[in-house]
Amino acid sequence: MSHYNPAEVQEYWQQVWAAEGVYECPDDADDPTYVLGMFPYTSGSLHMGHVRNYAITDAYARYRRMSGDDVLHPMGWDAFGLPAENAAYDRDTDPESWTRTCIDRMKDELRTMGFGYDWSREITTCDPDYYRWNQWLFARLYEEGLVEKAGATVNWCPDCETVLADAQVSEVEADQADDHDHGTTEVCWRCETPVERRELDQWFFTITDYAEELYQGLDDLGGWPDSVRDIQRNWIGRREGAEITFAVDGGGVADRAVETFTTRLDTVYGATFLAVSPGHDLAAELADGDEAVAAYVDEMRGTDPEDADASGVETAATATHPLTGEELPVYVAAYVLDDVGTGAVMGVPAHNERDHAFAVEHDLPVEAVVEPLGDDESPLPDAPFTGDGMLTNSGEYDGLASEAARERLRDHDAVTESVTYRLRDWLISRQRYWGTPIPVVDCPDCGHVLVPDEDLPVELPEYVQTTGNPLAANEDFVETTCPDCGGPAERETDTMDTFVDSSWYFLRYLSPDLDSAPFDSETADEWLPVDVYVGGEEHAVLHLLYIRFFTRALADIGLLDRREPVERLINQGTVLHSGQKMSKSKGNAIAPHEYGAETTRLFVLAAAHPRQDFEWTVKDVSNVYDFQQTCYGMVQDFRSRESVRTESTDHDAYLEREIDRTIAAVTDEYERFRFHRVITELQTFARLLRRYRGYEAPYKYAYARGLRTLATLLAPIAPYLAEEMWHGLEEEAPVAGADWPTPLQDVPDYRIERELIRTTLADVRDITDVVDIDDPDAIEIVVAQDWKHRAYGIARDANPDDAVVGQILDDDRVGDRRDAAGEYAADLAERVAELEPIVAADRELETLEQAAWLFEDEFGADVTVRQAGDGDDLAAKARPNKPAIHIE
Ligand code: ANZ
Ligand code: ZN
Repeated sequence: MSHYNPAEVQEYWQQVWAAEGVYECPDDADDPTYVLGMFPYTSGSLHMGHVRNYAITDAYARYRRMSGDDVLHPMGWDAFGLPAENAAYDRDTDPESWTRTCIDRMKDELRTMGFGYDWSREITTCDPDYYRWNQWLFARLYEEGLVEKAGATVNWCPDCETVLADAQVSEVEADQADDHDHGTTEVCWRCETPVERRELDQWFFTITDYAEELYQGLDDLGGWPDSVRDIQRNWIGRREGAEITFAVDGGGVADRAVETFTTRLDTVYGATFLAVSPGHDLAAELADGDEAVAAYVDEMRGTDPEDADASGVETAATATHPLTGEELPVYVAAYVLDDVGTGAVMGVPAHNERDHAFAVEHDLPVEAVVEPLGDDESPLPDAPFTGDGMLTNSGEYDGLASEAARERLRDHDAVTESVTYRLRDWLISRQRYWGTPIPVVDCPDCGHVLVPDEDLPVELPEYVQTTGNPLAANEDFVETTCPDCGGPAERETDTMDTFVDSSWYFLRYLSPDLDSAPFDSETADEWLPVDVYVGGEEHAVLHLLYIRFFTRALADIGLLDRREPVERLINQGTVLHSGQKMSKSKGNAIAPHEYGAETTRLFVLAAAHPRQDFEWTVKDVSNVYDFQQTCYGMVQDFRSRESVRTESTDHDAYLEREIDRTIAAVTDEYERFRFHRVITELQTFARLLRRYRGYEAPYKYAYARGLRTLATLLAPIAPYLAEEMWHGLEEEAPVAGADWPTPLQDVPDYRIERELIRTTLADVRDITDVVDIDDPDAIEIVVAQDWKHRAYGIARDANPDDAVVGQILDDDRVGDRRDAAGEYAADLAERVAELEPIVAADRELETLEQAAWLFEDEFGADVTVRQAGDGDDLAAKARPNKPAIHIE
């Protein structure tokens, strides 16, 4: 009966929790704490990564809840997405049924793990009640000017007749397809047809409108890991630089200004040509009267610029260098990207890799204008010198360092300061069935018209298996009337990227049943930001950038006050097995329930700091299991135990202090998310309780308090075990709703007492070792006389530059001790800088008296603790914080 088997009690406690509504969060919270884990994609089963992610949020949520906060810890389902269509195809079902089956299974698994969610707020993104608000928000963004339909170069599968996301294109060896000169070719993930690149009209959210703010806001996100902030900075790719205007003439254009973007203004004298992208307006203008240019522009349309190498075409136009007045040739070149900077560059072959490659290919001059400083050799002419250095061949700027030259050149008339970003607008349309229909009607007369709010949701029609986009193939869905003119019109058949669903789900949890808006703005202002958000680092840019964008957009629409959604972000590390990331595809996965749900969740917390990767080892799992058994066994024994004491003695005070210390230490570790240290502390504490109980009949009140403390401190990480213990102690269930324990007494400097006990125990061990006494009969621990503590205190306070010995001996009670005092004072003076804090002699004595049982228990000897007296043999040896020890 003293064996703990969580599988037998899980169900029972889940029911108790549900009946008591422990995890339900009130709408009107006084002390709101929002703890959130990234909701799972409905793949069908939980994996170890989920368990780890949610064990972290659950531990913290439970801890805060027991501490008195109103905690919101919700859960839901990221339920739309392509894999469901794929699964439906393979299993001859439909995406909806498949997804619902997955949700049922995963919800059951989450329950078994003992995670405490407010299920009354569960959300499922494929519910019309949810995606209706995706559509509503799309409409608000559209009205705000944050939605755009624009041409984009996309991956297209001619066989499936659909656009593919980059992630849906696979690389295969070239021999599987024919017409490609590279080693690999890109094919459709589903039918393996080589994909084409097509220019298609797609829907975008213009996230780039927020590029600057998203970039600057990262500086204030002190609660986010630096790594994530760096990844976002990089992704946004803010570049300070300058635009230089060139005048272009010839080939049908006259005195046309072309802006080029550069980060290397200092190299402007080295510009030997001008190049524009095939999509640049100038290219179109020049193509008009020039067949070669027209042919090149045509050829490059739909070519991946990565494949274009140094290709390009010379035009009939020339550009005037704004500083030298020189005439430069003008090229259309695919290495110049349309959507970077201004889509035009000054070519500086001497100092830029791509310009150099282009110049070599097209026989253009290479003019060095920056020389390396110091002993560095320039790699020119074989390769460009791309570093900063000193200017040469640059007119009045000669001799300046690069940075100084850039600063001076900024004042030139042809130059304006400019910032560009790498961030692109967010392409949200997908030619897929299992997603939110884009709520737009295309009318031959009115153009794009939003579906009116009162007609939302535009519901997904029933799924029919077809090739291509099932929505486009469904005439009943497509054919509609225009909301504006009432004439015949067609529905948009694209659905939204599922990242749209997850960009605001954390707001829906706040008012899950509201049917007048996606969320209640007032509630949202109370609850935001999310206090702690936990999830994998793989979402560093996409999801975590999108929620930052959405929050800002919603604020600008007037639905929110806050502009940042998340205060503190934790990216949990990876669970490894045999040195590799645990995953089904690698065949090294362990199912979350294989070793018992609670043991597993406890182990993933015990193994490492949440951020750290760790290796799954059966040995460590079984240690955790043993710990569960120990804790449970102690309570069972206590219940059936006859002999307890009702009078307290000295050593009970030691236990009381350790209980208080453990509460303080563990609370601090919970606060810092160091659950692995919580577990180490509790293991130490459990060992102490066991020893205490074994030493002699325990004092009933102190021991029961110890066990209660253990149960409450365990509750956030081992919820079933804690409930069983709490129940065994005849406390009112559930412990999940109990108060967090507080220390009875705050003993200042208890740390010093503990250290004193630890080092004294170590000293006794050393002595028994050295003098080889296996089985000592008696141990005498002798605390130094008061005057030494006094001298020690004076030395610690003394100014080390003054005569320390003199200061010590000046004290009457120390000075009285003559020779002994002189010797001791000299010794203290030598160590004055390294004297650790100590407690007074009487407290030292008391501490060791209360800990005497530990010595007795460990060494099986009689223990005496006393203070040295005059003429005492051991008086000379005893020092503050270092009692003399005598063993027989
Ligand atoms: C002249 C120059 C001289 C440049 C030099 C660099 C070095 P990074 O380097 O990543 O910060 N650039 C500008 N617009 C471009 C476009 N649309 N397509 C391709 N390249 C473009 O990027 C800034 C540099 O990228 C710019 O500075 C420009 O080349 C090039 F010694 O201008 B530079
Ligand atoms: Zn295909």
